[in-house]
Amino acid sequence: MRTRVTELLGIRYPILQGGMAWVAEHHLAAAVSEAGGLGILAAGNSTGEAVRQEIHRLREKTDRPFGVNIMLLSRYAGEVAQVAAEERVPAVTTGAGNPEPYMKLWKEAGVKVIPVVASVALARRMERCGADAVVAEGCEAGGHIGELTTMALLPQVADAVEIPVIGAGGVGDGRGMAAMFLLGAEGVQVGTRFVTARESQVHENYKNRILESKDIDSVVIGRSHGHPIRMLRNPNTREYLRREKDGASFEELETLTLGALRRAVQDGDVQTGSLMAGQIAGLLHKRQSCREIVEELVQETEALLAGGMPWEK
Ligand code: TUI
Repeated sequence: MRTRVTELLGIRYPILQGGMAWVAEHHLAAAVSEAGGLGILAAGNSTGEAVRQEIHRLREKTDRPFGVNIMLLSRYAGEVAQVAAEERVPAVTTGAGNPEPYMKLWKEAGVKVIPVVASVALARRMERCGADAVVAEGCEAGGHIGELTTMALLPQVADAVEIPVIGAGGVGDGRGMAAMFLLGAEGVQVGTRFVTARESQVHENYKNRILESKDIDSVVIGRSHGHPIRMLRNPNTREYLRREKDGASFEELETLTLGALRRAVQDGDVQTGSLMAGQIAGLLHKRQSCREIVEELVQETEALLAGGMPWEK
């Protein structure tokens, strides 16, 4: 399963782990990298020095390539960008914004840059300013999302740029991964399935909510103020959506989400926490290690792509 993405990153399989704030810490990222994918540390809202420590902890657990995800809405994005360059991390992915101001810094430090994009326009712009690849993430993904579905976004981005494209949003098994390749991707980014991995430090309550969820348990909050976030339905999202429908201000709505992702991940508060997860959560029912997840994805994908159409078997 060699593609330009495995070559670019020096990894065995073209599978990137999503850069999920609070979730993607060094245990999870090291396990994904050890399994042959690209483990990614999520900076989220952490300071530069906190991220530096996580990089050091990760490097104690693996000598395989890894990445750091920089959430560009964070007030610490600039210092984290600097730390990524100083630490000469193998790769950076970015989310929720345009990373152009940091591109030169990273390129000069030899860091491979892979922005996450939700539109063709940003993909083109990233290619022009030197990105090595892009992740095209559709709105099936969990967390902060754009407008387009993966099915519509990915082939349009693949046609618009020459650099390799990684598909994200809705990849839960080998069928999803094979579909990404058919739509023009040379790699996939998987988030929600890795939240449930054994090595993931996320509270069991959160993992159980994902493993027990059904197709229609996924909702999007925050559309009214331009920062839509996908998560699993719970009393907090019901209250948020009710107030949003009634025209509540951003400041009022924010009182419901401040600290809510940390509460879900660390305290296992599934009532008032933000259970960020993609729409594919309903497909997931098994507890597996990162190695089992990566190997199963690869084996299913290879079987599907080698063996003709699924209905011919
Ligand atoms: O970034 C994500 N997913 C995230 S970030 C996050 S943390 C957060 N917490 C509270 C509020 C907001 C965020 C949780 N999940 N995915 C990558 C992604 N990037 N999806 C969509 C985008 C995106 C959207 C608009 C990227 C760029 C963009 O426009 C940039 C521009 O300036 O044109």
